[in-house]
Amino acid sequence: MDLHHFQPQILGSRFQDFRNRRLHLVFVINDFPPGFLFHPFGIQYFAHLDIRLQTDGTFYREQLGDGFFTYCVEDEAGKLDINALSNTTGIILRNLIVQLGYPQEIADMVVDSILDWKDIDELHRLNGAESDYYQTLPNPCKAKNASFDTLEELLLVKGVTPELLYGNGKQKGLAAFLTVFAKTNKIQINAAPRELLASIPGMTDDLMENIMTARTMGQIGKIRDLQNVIANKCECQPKIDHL
Ligand SMILES: [Ca+2]
Repeated sequence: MDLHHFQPQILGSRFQDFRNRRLHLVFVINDFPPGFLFHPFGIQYFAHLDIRLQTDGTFYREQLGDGFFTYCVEDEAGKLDINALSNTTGIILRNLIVQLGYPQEIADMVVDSILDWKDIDELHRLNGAESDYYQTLPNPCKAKNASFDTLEELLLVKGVTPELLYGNGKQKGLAAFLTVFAKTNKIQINAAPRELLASIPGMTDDLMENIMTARTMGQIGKIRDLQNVIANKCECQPKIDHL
């Protein structure tokens, strides 16, 4: 099984703060070992594993008795923070939505509407929506005009469907790539999922593969590391920040 392309049936997930990072642990059902349901989920379990994990959503398989399960760790710093989203970084989100298979018109509507939902004014963008639109819905409401508290709030925003947010079992949804916890408009290059890297303007297939390869060898920690990656010289710092 190619775990990198495995489409999980999510069993459970939780957020866990670890060394000043907020991690998202996702467990999925496979050939599930009896009794594991009673195992406490959490970083404490992984602390017993003598492995170094990628925190970019890469799936791992773990044998447990006669069964096995798969899991991934997502570092929230590797995701796009919707509260820090701007007209500039909105391009990344537009590209991501298109990459997920949606038309450009949907991408434009969703990104403009997210920006309108959280900005303080009632002036909608070209493809966006403010309170005048939300007041016409069967369950009228107003644009929040403030930051998102959770990703689930996105379901209130014009154009955002449950399938777009959570995926459909075959395709990941936006929730795998967005966060409200990063508190920055920057994306941690060591933790960004492949799809998000691919959505950055100017990203090429070659550069992305160089980054992915470098990350398996160590952390990209300095500008010089990144220069090496761009030059396809994977001389990164040995990974020391592991679980
Ligand atoms: Ca607004």
